[in-house]
Amino acid sequence: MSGSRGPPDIPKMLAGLQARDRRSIAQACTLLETLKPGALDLIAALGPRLGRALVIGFTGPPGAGKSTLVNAYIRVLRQQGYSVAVVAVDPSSPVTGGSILGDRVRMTAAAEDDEVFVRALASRGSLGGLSPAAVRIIDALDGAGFDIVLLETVGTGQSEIDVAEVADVRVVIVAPGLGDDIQAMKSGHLEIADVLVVNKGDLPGADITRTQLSATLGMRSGGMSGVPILKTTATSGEGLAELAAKLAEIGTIRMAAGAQVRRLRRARYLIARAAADLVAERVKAGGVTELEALADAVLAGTLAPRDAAAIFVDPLRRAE
Ligand SMILES: Nc1nc2c(ncn2[C@@H]2O[C@H](COP(=O)(O)OP(=O)(O)O)[C@@H](O)[C@H]2O)c(=O)[nH]1
Ligand SMILES: [Mg+2]
Repeated sequence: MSGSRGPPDIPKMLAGLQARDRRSIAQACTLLETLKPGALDLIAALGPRLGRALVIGFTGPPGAGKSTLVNAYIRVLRQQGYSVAVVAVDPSSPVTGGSILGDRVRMTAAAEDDEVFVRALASRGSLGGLSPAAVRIIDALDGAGFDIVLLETVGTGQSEIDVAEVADVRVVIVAPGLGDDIQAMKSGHLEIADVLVVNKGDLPGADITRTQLSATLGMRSGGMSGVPILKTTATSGEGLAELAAKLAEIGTIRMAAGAQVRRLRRARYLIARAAADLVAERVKAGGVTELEALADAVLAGTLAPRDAAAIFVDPLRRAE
C-alpha cells in the first residue's frame, strides 16, 4: 500500500499475496473487511485465483472449545504439509483490535510458521457486519493461495449459522456442561453439519451428550442419522486423528465440485446478506409511502403480510 492514505497499490498487493507476505495478507484482509476504495479492484484482480482453498467451518456455542480444536487441527494440517489460514469470528468477544484465537495460536509453534495466518474478527468496524466481512476475508486468504481456510464462528444466532454455510465442509461442535440442551438446539444449528463433534471428551458428561445428540439426529428428518458424531478432547489431541481423517475424506469430495462452485457459494451468500440488509434499511428508514400503503392494505385485510412483502421488495409484482 502507498502509505496509510490513498488507494492501495493493487498490483503490489497481489504480488505480496503471491509471495505470502504477511503484511500484504493483513492489508488485503483489512481492505476487504472495510471495503475501502480499492476493495472492488482487489476482488476483481483476485477473481481467477479464487476457489482453490478448501474452506472448513467450525461452529458451535461459546466455550465449546472451537478455538482449541482449530488450533490443534492446524498442527495436524501443517504436519501434512498444508498451508492454513484461519478466520475466527466471535461477535460476543469484548476483544477489539486484538485476537480471539490469535493469543492461543501465538503460544504455539504455529506463530513462527509462515504457512499459518490467523485473522480474528470481533465487534469492530466491519462494513455490513461481521459475517459478510469474514466471507470477504476468506476470499483474500483464498487469493493468497492458502491450501485450507478454517472458519471459526459462534453458532448462536441465525446469521452466524448462515455464514457457516459458506464453508465447503461444516463441523458443528458441542460440549457437555454448557447448559445448552442439544434437544433444544434450533434445527438450523445441527442441520448444517457434515460432522458433529462432542468436544471435551475428558469431561464426565461427554458420553451422555453424545448419546443425546445421536438420539436427536435420529428424530430429525433429512438423513441426519448418517452424520458422523466424533468425540474429541481438543486439549490433549484425543480423537483428533479421526476427525482429521473424516474432514479429509469429505474435503476431497467437496474439492471435486470445482473452484467455481465454491466461489459462487460465497458470492451468493454476500448478495443474499446485502439484499436482506437493503430491505431492512428501507423498512427502518420509515416514511416510505409504499410501505405505508402496504401497511394499510394489510390492516384492511386485503393483503397478506407475505404478499405485501413481495410487493415491497419487487414493486413490479403489483401488476401480477
Ligand atoms: N476439559 C477440556 N477443556 C477444553 C477442551 N477444549 C477446550 N477446552 C477449554 O474450554 C475453554 C473454551 O475453549 P475455547 O477453545 O476458547 O472455546 P470456543 O469459545 O468454542 O472457541 C478453554 O478454557 C479451553 O481450554 C477439552 O477438550 N477438554
Ligand atoms: Mg473461540
